Amino acid sequence: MTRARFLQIIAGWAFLFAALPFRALAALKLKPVANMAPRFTVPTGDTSPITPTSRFYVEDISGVPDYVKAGAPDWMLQIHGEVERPLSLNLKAIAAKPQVQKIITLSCIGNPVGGHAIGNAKWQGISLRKLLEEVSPSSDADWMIVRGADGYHESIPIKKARHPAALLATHMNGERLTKDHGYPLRLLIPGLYGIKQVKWIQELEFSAGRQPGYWNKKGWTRDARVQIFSRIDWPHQGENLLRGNHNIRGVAFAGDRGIIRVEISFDEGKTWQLATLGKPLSNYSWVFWNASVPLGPGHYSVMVRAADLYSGIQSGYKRDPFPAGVNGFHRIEFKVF
Ligand SMILES: Nc1nc2c(c(=O)[nH]1)N[C@H]1C(S)=C(S)[C@@H](COP(=O)(O)O)O[C@H]1N2
Ligand SMILES: [Mo]
Repeated sequence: MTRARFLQIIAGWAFLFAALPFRALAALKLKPVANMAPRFTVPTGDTSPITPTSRFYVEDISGVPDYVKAGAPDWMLQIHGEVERPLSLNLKAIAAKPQVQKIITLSCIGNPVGGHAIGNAKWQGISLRKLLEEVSPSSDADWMIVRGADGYHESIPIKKARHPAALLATHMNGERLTKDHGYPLRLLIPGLYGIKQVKWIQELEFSAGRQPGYWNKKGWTRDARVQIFSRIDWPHQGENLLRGNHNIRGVAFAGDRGIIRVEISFDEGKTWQLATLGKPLSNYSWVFWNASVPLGPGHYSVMVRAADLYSGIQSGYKRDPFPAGVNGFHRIEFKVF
């Protein structure tokens, strides 16, 4: 063996040993949610019914595309494929169409139990249903494929695209969409997780077949129907309270299915008590709940569950966000003195 060959082999082994722990770590980190990592902050004060845009979670596969950073010059929405009347629209043409405003809660499918990768906003834009009437997809076009400027795409069943409240939005909370949230155009279809709500849209293609999206190819759900979610926002974990009446509160959400009941339990789910529901800002918005309870000194553990119009009450079954959205009771522990 030559000296050079010997060194080469040593270097090879050294590399392998150095690389191994990192690879093992990376695999561990990737496993739980197959790499979906929404960016969010936990608010310190009360949750507001409409989430300020600056505090709205952000999630995307590779950040704002350079083209959008540059202001999306000469941007056009191309509508093509199996349609009778293909169409290109610039922002001016979109602004000239009748504008609709919808309050829709958006949740990342990677949002953990009790997580804040969920927000509520007022979106403004054009009705997707109306646009479909205008371009008239052919009778065998079953799918709408939506493509964004970062190469991300998703397939939406035409039936879902015809949701009466679905919109292509140019504005969020009264301002032009920020680059983070999809400028110049993004999709919002009530009832579906964020995975389907494509940002920086450039293309709608109508097709007889679907094209599995980025996350679907990694094993995530193809339907992305929102699961029931309920969260305790107050008290905070580990809080110390004084004895007396306390107003336990939080939010619940079930896409477009409407929350009909929220319950809390102080005894690990043996008994449940009904919370009071606030009036949601729309049929597609989260609801606020609260329960006023007298509390004496002690250690407490409180859990929450919710029911929607069609699915019955949330089960305690713990399910990871991967592959179809999280389930499990959110729990908060606190002390009363
Ligand atoms: N073009 C594009 N659109 C996208 C994504 C993406 O990576 N690229 N991520 C989706 C996911 S997983 C989520 S949860 C929402 C998040 O929207 P937000 O960042 O405005 O909160 O955008 C969706 N739309
Ligand atoms: Mo997401």
